[in-house]
Order: sequence, then C-alpha cells, then structure tokens
Amino acid sequence: MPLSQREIRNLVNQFIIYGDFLVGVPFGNGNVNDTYQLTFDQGGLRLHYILQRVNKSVFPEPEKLMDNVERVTDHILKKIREAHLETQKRTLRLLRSETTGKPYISAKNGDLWRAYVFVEHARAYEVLESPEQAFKVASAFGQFQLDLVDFDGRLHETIPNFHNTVKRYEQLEQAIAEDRAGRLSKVQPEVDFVMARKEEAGTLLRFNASGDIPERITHNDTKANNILMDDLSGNGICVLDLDTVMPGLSLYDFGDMVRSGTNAAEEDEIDLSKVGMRFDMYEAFHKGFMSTAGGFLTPAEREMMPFSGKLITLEIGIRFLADYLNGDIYFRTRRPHHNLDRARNQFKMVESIESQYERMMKLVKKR
Ligand code: GN1
Ligand code: MG
Repeated sequence: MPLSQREIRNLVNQFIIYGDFLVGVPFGNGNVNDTYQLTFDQGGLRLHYILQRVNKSVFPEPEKLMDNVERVTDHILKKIREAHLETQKRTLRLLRSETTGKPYISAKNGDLWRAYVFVEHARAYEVLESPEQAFKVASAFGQFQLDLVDFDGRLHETIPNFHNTVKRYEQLEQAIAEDRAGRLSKVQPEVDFVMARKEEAGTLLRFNASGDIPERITHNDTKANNILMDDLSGNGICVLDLDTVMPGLSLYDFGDMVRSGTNAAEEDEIDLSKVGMRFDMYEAFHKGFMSTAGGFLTPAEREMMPFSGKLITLEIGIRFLADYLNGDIYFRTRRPHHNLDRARNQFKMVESIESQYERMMKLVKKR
C-alpha cells in the first residue's frame, strides 16, 4: 500500500529541504525498497527529490548501510571536486535530518527513510538499446570501482555472503527441503538445471582464497536500471542503489552487468524465445569495463570475465527460484509465479551464455 500524501509530508518535513511540499508519487521498478518522487515548490520553481524506505527485512542493520552509503558518496564527491569536474552528478546527494543531522530519519515504527536530490534530464533503462549504450553503462560502473580503489577502511557487509554462490546453493537446498509453499513439484526441471551446475559455484571464491582475485569495494547490484543515463549525452552519469556497496569481487559487478544488460528482453519476460545474451552487447560491456577498470584488474580477473557473467546469472536465478519455493517473501512480486518466470528467464540466459562462451573467451585473449 503506497503512503498517503499526509504520511509522505510528515516524513519529508523531517529533512532539511527548502520549499513547499506539493506531491509525492511512487517511482521506479526496484524489487526491494519503496521509492517515491517528491515535487517541491521553491520560489516558483518545481524541484524534485527522491524519498526511499530501506526494506528492513532485507537490510536488518539499515544504519550501517547508510554509513556505507555516506562514506562512499563522500569519497566520490571529494574526487569529483579534486578533479574540478563541473558536474557533481556522478554520485548521489543525500539530504539530512533537521533534528539529528544524519542522512536519514528513523520513523516511529523503526523504518529508516532517506532522501536524495533527484537527478534531472536523465533516466534508467530496463533494457539497454544499443552497444554504444552498453559501453557507457560498463565504463560508468568500472569508473565507480576505480573511484573506490583507494578507499580507506572496510565497509560494513550489509548482506553477508550476498554473492557467495555456494551459500546461495545451500539456501536453495533448504528451500527445496522445506517446500514451504508446496511448489516443489512444479519446478523439477529448474532444480535439475541448477544442480547440474553446482560444481562451478565456488570457482571465484577459490580464486579469491588463492589471492589471484582480490577483495575490492564493489557495487554488487549493477543491473542496467541502477545507472542513470544523461538524456543529452547518453553518458552514464550517476550510479544508483548503493545499498549493497560493500567488500566484494570486481567480477560480481561485471557478471551482474552481463546478466542484466546483455539480455535482449527484460529479466521477467515470459516469452523465452525473446530471451538471450546479445553478443554485441557483451562485447561492448567487455570493452566498456576495460576502458575504466582495465588498469587495475589482475590477469585472473580479466580471464574470468566471461565466467562471471554466467555465474552471477545462475546465482540470481537460484535466488528467484528459492524465493518462489519459499512463497515469495524476499523479492517484490507483481503477479502470481513472478519469481518462477524470473528464474526461468535467468536460466535461459545461462544457456545462451554457455552457447557463446568460446567467442566470449576470445575477447579476453585478444586484448
Ligand atoms: C534486487 O531492488 P533491486 O531491483 O535494485 C536485488 C538484486 C537482484 C535484483 C534482481 C538487495 O535489486 O540483488 O539482482 O533485485 N537486491 C537485493 O532484479 O537483494
Ligand atoms: Mg535498484
């Protein structure tokens, strides 16, 4: 149930925002948090902000999460200033609470709300349109990692083992054993598909343990719609959704980009004949990520780029399937069997990636 205007007004009044609140409307396509776009009147000008509730069942320690977001955005803002870049759009600007000065407010029921300056003349895409656009998305996510390469200190793990595929298998196995929603009999082919690939789950973790793939600060949710593209230049100007920014492997970001951005269709498209990896998009992602992150990636990271696309696609598919078996308790669903549709879509993508794997590997060798 969306909030009433009065409830929204009560929340926004607790932030330092100049002007008069006019209206707040639900915004975006996130699967986890609740988002509103706010319109204010400031001296006759219409200004927009974003108001967002952090989902506390997904993020049990939202204050730590906000500490990460604040430290990361501060770090990037400092870089932008040092480089004398004109635009400050490259990172989110948080509004502060009037009473505590913190970049969020805590509601009486324990919900944490935050507000951002709305970035105008830019949009997020569900399905990327061209290789040129894919190049720009990948170079912006690569730039995000580059900006954070010299970040001091360790961030909180907002969701421990978020991209630990071995643990994601265990969670699925538990969901299968419990069969809480009585749906197991409907998904045997999907379960078989996943189990046939179980051996590969620990591959990146092994590279990490041997030291060939280092821990970095990563975004961890680099789907296409988590980046704002400038309407005029088409450039990726602002990385969104920093909730899962935390220690991780750079290939989690590359892999999730491949999963979402090379898909010819949306991630919940039911007509699987439309679903598959576009090789031209993959090539553009590869080049785009290398254009900004190439300078710091280790040989093993570069070598495993194609594999990460496959692994993260499989992993998110496993999460959708487990949530389906658990009765849709994690991801927001907008129709019956939505999670199963999503899982099937991801597994079709895995097959498509597998069938183009040799060509993907040639790009690694070519550089
Ligand atoms: C969730 O909320 P959203 O759509 O940005 C999820 C990601 C998934 C994605 C799949 C914290 O992200 O991990 O890849 O859905 N975020 C969390 O659409 O679980
Ligand atoms: Mg998002």
